[in-house]
Amino acid sequence: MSALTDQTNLLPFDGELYLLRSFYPTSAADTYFNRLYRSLNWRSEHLFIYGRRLQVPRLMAWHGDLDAHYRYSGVDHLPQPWTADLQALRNDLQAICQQTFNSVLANLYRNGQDSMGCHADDEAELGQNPLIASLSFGETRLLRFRHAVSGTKLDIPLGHGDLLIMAGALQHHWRHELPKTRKPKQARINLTFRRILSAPTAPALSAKR
Ligand SMILES: O=C(O)CCC(=O)C(=O)O
Ligand SMILES: [Mn+2]
Repeated sequence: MSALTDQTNLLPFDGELYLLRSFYPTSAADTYFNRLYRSLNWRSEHLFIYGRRLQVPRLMAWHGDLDAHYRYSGVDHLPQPWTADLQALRNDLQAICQQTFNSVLANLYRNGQDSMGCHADDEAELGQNPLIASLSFGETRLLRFRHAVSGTKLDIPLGHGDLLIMAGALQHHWRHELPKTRKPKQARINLTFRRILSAPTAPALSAKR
């Protein structure tokens, strides 16, 4: 990760977390937010938990190379093709992260009641110690990390144009969530660029509430 070597690791132990504030300056971030908001094919997803069908509290879009499938709730999801904007973002991130990405999960949090439950991105097809590049556009929201054993908590507000990079052993030891908030919140888009390693038949990304 040569381009990241100057960055400070925000985690006290058990993994790597780098935050590049305003990786995209406001004007570029505004443009990306508006175009992604309007042009991605945002979908409302469901999951089945103990036989109950629950609506995921956010909208989602999955884009990537043709063989970057992901599977959850028993359904194999085919990626939508790369758009010009997602390609451009991917190129920038590949340069700074010094690795390739073959897929991106886009999440749209419409307001403070949209959220993502506590999870780790530790699926086998992401590899042993995945590097995941996470871009935020729009409203600032809090991402909360919690260490599995010690309970150590780390809250990171993610703002317009910020880039967060999760790497090393982080996913083995820390879980993260985007909690709901009562504060009035406008829309936020988050894009997590990932590299899916395995064949389409593997059980890929599990559902995140
Ligand atoms: O919205 C965020 O910042 C977190 C997204 C996330 O954790 C994920 O897509 O796995
Ligand atoms: Mn995640």
